[in-house]
Amino acid sequence: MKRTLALSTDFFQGRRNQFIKYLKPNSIAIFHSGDIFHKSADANFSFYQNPDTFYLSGIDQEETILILFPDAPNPLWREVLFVRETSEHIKVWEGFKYTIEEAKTISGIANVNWNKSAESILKTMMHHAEHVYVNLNEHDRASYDGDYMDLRKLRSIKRDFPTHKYERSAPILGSLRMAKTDEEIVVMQKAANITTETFVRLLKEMKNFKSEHEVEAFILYEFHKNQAIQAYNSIIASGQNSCILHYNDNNRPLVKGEILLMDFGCSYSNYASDLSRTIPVGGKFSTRQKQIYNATLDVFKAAKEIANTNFTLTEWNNEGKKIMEQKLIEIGLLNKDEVKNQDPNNPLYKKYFPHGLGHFLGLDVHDVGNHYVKMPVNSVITNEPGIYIWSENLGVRIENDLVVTSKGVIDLMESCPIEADEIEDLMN
Ligand SMILES: [Mn+2]
Repeated sequence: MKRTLALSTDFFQGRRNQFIKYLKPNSIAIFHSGDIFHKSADANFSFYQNPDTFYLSGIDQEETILILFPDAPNPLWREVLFVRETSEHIKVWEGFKYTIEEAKTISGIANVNWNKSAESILKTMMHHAEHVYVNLNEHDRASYDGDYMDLRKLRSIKRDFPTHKYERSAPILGSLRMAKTDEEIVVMQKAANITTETFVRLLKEMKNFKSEHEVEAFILYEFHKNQAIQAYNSIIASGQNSCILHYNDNNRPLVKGEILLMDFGCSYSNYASDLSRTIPVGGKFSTRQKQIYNATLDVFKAAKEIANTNFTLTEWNNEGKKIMEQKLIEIGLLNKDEVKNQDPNNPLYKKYFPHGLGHFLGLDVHDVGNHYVKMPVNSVITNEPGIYIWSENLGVRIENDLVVTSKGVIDLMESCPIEADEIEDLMN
C-alpha cells in the first residue's frame, strides 16, 4: 500500500536547515534509500525507506539519493536530490514513481535529477569538499552485521576519495530526531488515534474471535482502512504465549478464562505508534489476573507521573525498575530481604520484568536518540511495564506513547481504555 504523506514541504526543508548547522565547514552529507532485500527466487522483501533519508527529503521510494553541500561554490549543489528514473516499462510493472516535479514539490529541493546522473555529479562536487558525512546505522541495540546500502556506498566513495575526511551523520540525526517538531507530534497523535480506535473496536468485537489470528486480521483491517500499516509485527499472545516477549506466531485458539496480551501499533505517514493492552479472553478478569493487571497499571501510572525532561531515558528506566521492584515485593512475588541481598548485576525483578520500561518512538518503533542525555522537550517515549509469571501462564503488559515536556508528559493514548473495569465493560 502506498503510504500517506502528512508532513509539509516546510517540515523537510526545516529539518535540512537544522541538520546542516552541525556540519563542519566545507562538508558534503550523503543519504541513500534503504536496500531492497532479496527474499528467494524472483521475490524481494517489501521496501522500507531509510528513516533519515525520509526525514530530510520526504521521499519514500527506493534508489533515492540526497546530497547536502551547504558551502558549495556552485549554489546548485547546496541541495541535490536524485530519484529513480521511471519509464513505460516500470509504469506497467510497478506503477507509480515520483516525477522530477513531484519530488521537487514534496522535498522543497529545486535541484532534482534522475539518479543515473548521481555518480558523475557527486564526483565533481567531491573535488570541492573537505569533509564527507556518511550515514551508518548506529542504533545502540542493532545486531545486524550484514551489508547495507550506506555501508557499500561508503566503501566505494572511500576507494575513489581516500584522502577526504569522513564524518558521521548518525549522532546528528539521532539528536535531531529525538525532539519532535509540533508537526511530527500531530502526525504521531494521528497514528496513536488510529491504534487506540482499533483497540476500542476490537474490544467490542472480541466475543466473535476464536483465535489469535482473527484478532490480528481485525487489527490489520482497521489499520489499512485508515491508510496506515503495521509499524511492527503485532504480538497477539494468549495464555502461555503472553509470557513470550516477542511472540509472533499469533495462531493459537483463544481459551475463555485465559489472558490475551496484545502489542500492536500502526505506522501513519511513516511515524509509528506502539500500544500494549492485556485483556481477559472471556470478558472478565479472574481475581488473580486483575491483581497482576492492577499491579502493572500502578507501575505504569507511577512511571508516567515522574517522566519529564529532567531525566535521561536511562535514568527514567532505572526509576521505573525501582518502582517495579517495590510493586513485586508488595504483591508477594519477591521477598524484601532477598531483594536487599540480591546481586545488583542480576536483580531479582528481572525474573518477572525482563525488559526495559520504555524506548524512544518516532519514524522507527525503537527510535534513534541518546539514552544518556536529558530528554529534550517533545521527546516521544513509550511507557510499558509488564509482569510475566511463567508458572501461571500469565503475562501482563500495558503501554502508551508519551510526549515528554518540562512539566510532565502528554499521553498520546489518553483516550485508550486502560482501567480493568473499562475494558470489561467494553467487552460485554
Ligand atoms: Mn514498545
